[in-house]
Amino acid sequence: MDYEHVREVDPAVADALVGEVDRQRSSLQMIASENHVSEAVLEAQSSVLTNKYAEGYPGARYYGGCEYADEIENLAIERAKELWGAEHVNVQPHSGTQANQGVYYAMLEPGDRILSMELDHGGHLSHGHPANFTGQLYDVEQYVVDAETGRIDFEDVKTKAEAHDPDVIVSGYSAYPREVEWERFQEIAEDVGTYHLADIAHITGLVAGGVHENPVGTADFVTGSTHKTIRAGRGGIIMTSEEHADEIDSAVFPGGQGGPLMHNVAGKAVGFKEALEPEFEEYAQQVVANAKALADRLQDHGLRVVSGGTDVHLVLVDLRGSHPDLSGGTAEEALEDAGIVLNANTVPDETRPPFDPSGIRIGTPALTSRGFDEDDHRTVADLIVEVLDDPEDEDVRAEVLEDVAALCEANPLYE
Ligand code: DSN
Repeated sequence: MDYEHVREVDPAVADALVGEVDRQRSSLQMIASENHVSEAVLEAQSSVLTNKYAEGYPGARYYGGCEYADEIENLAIERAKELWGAEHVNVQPHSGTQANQGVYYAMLEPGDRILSMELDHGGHLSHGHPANFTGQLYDVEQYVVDAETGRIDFEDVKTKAEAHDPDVIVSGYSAYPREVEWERFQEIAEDVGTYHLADIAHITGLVAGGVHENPVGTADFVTGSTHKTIRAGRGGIIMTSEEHADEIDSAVFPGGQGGPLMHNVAGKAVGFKEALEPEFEEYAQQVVANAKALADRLQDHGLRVVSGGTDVHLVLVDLRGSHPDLSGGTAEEALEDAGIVLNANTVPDETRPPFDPSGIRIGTPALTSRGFDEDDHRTVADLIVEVLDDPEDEDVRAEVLEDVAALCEANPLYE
């Protein structure tokens, strides 16, 4: 990965690309929404399909020369159907947010009402945050997690669904460490006569790998990202029944997007093929086993882990319990200096500003792709705590950086 063609044209960008390869190789990527895709996915994503316009859908394009684009998009669709058991799949959304936009645009009118989880409690910007188009175009009501248990407060969901008559209820989250009970949401949605959108952006791979219950076939619409736990090309996906197929397809193109990013669709097809292999189930199991090992060890060190553990690929730490004077932002910076890359995150009942909240979110998908196991994650937990206990101490950070280097060397990336 020396980017020699880029270097001939643009040494500054080549240097930055080589720097990024080195950064990913030599530090621990623990941002829960990130992963390391295979070289096959990288190759497909950087293919000549970046040159191709293919507005429309396979067999019905607005441009000529789409025979290979059709073949690839059909492969992505068929593989997605097999992975998640969906009747209808649209693989063109440019991202998870664009996938959600496709569903809202298909099913809602401006001013309609979304019922979703608060961002501080684990929700996502595209579920109705005031700074996002969803908060500006739609009326938004929000539910929360139970303050004691850190788990979805279904009484709150039900009460708000009955009181506010939403046009869609959104489940699925960015920072929720527990299994989501899709059927309970579906029951509430059916009781109040509304749609249910399950956003599985973070957990597409866990669902495909059989370690999280699948909402496809239960929820009316399921959206996802394709580059997170599923480890395919970058972008989004929408899954639904035949009943809503045309509305969804028209909402994505021409409703909300122009030409599909066919190089990304190729990356999706290749990643989905990899995820159909039996090894992917082992990967998904290991992602969760690693997160559990990490959560347990952090708790052994006295850290407050939201909900007391995890069922998924991430651990949410509320620093107010063990490190009341340490903000998430300061923790994030100190850890990055020590070679551990994660993000500051809001926690339920947040008391600090969103740019410098009280928590950190720690994910295991990328390290698991590198081959890290539970023992490695216990070691990583120890290193995280060393830094959190002394965030100002440069010597501690330098020592941790050396341990990180050894872990990276033992689990090489993109050799
Ligand atoms: N940026 C993603 C995350 O980190 O959760 C969501 O879009």
